Amino acid sequence: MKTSLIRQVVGVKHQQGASMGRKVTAMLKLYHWGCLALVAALSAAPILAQETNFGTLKLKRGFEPAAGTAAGYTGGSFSLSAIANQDIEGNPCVGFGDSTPDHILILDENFPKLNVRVNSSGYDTTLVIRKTGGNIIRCNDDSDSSQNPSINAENWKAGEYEVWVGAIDAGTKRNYSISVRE
Ligand SMILES: [Ca+2]
Repeated sequence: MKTSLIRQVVGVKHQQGASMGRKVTAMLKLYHWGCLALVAALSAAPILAQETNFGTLKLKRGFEPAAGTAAGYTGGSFSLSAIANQDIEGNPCVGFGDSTPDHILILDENFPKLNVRVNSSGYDTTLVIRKTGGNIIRCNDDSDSSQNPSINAENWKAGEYEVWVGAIDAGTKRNYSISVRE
């Protein structure tokens, strides 16, 4: 749009005289180089991290416990069942949250085993983890005779995972902590 506009302007300016035409040509060159510089800058920029509500956990094998811990709160009326009705083992995916993932979990390498646990001080929370761009989905509602969700799974492939912490009732704000352990 801008380029065609400038071309139109250039066309008009050319009719007004060679001198003005040269100035506009110079401006057009600047615009051209500006565009190239912008494209170069965008190409050099790292891929922007996906948006989250409460941030990203980036983990390598043998990570410190603090690196695998985050906090957030539930809320929203997005049904997590919309992500999947059930996970790869047939567990139902339930709860309500936000369509934006609450956390992104980035595994720098394959993990043979991980436990992801939510602690919401006894409130009824849920957990949904989806490998970004894939169909590997893991869900849990209650675990260990509590209403906190916990997911134990093996063979986690390196890559990015979207994590949602839900509340069993829509629009319910519950503070929670989430921890990932090997
Ligand atoms: Ca629960």
